Amino acid sequence: LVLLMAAGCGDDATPPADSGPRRDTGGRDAAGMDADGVDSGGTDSGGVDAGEPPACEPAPADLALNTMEVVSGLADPVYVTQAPGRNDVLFIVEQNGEILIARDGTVLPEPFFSIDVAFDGGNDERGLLGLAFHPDYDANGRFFIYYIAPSGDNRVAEYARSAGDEDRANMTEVARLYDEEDFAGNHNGGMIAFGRDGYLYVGTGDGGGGGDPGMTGLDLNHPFGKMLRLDVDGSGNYAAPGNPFMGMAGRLATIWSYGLRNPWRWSFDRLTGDMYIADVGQDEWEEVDVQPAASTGGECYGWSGWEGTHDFAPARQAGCPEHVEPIAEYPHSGGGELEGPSITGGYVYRGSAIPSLQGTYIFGDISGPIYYLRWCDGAIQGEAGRASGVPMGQVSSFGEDNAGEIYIVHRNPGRILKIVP
Ligand SMILES: [Ca+2]
Repeated sequence: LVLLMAAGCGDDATPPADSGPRRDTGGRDAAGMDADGVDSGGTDSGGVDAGEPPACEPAPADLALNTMEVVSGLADPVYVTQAPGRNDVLFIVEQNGEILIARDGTVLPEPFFSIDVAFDGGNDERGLLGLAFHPDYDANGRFFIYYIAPSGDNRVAEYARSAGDEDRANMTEVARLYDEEDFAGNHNGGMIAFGRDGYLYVGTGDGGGGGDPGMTGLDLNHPFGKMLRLDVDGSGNYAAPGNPFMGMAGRLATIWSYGLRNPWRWSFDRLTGDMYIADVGQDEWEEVDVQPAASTGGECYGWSGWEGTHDFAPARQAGCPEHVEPIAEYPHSGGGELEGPSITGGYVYRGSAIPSLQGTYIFGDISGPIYYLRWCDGAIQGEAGRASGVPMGQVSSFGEDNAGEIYIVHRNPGRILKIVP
């Protein structure tokens, strides 16, 4: 079974003594609530009120999921989402550089957007990797992409919806927020998302190769192996106010947290604001990191001093004096229910169609399985497990629509599955 690193959690089947339903109304620090129960999480851009989180309940011992194929015939899809104000369609990111729109299961003949990227198919980790709509997209039409340019550079850039056609975008770059030369084709991160603080978070990989050859993960003067936090509404260098290393010599003002290897997919719990980072491991351990919504940044998640909770390069650990250990990790093999070569982060379910799934973090592995766990009150509740009932495929990503329902993206076969009651 997966090793659970939370305090009070063993790897047996007994939930921690302090788990189970909770009805207390205060002190929910992990949920961004202060002691008075007042939302302290700043502007809520997620479209859902950050009200009282539901009671903590242990994850079920078994979880059967039903899925419905909602789009098929895709090439190399790596993300799906909805845009604010567009409940009618899905936006699908194709790794080859196109953003497609699907309406009622049918992909529109013309892409919403396209860009030239470096991408050779197969297991190439480059291409168009991420998409985030501005929280006020419905009004301002602004959106952002993360892509690997033909030159190999890793970029985040802003584009805009066409003024005359909501199903098309202008292909002219509005702004370039991030542009970093790369030294290898792999480990490019690629996920971007707005927090409810209104800032754009950008997950970068360690640059690639193997074993963090550039030692970027713990280098606070390098943007690779980081979670960056950008202010897209201000002026200047995009470093968001309050970033933990701002103004410090030899440290980048754009860094929010560090010690990541390849945070390919991560998300915010739209109810609590907690951030779930699935960080792809080296040869042995895949990990899930959780940053509570109340965080002020600066967390070190360990890479490349550690791989998961395990020593990787002990000589480098001095660069991570306060290692924030993963809440869960699983091995590449021999792990039982949870194992696989490359974790794919998903979402905490906050939809309404499947009440029993509330608060459950759904994630998976590129090799096909769908996993689940519940993190609440600072601990894993019950045990992580493998869901049954989901067709196999290469799990490249997950997605969440405006109603909080969750989708599974299969890169092969190229399709989108929706988790349904
Ligand atoms: Ca790279």
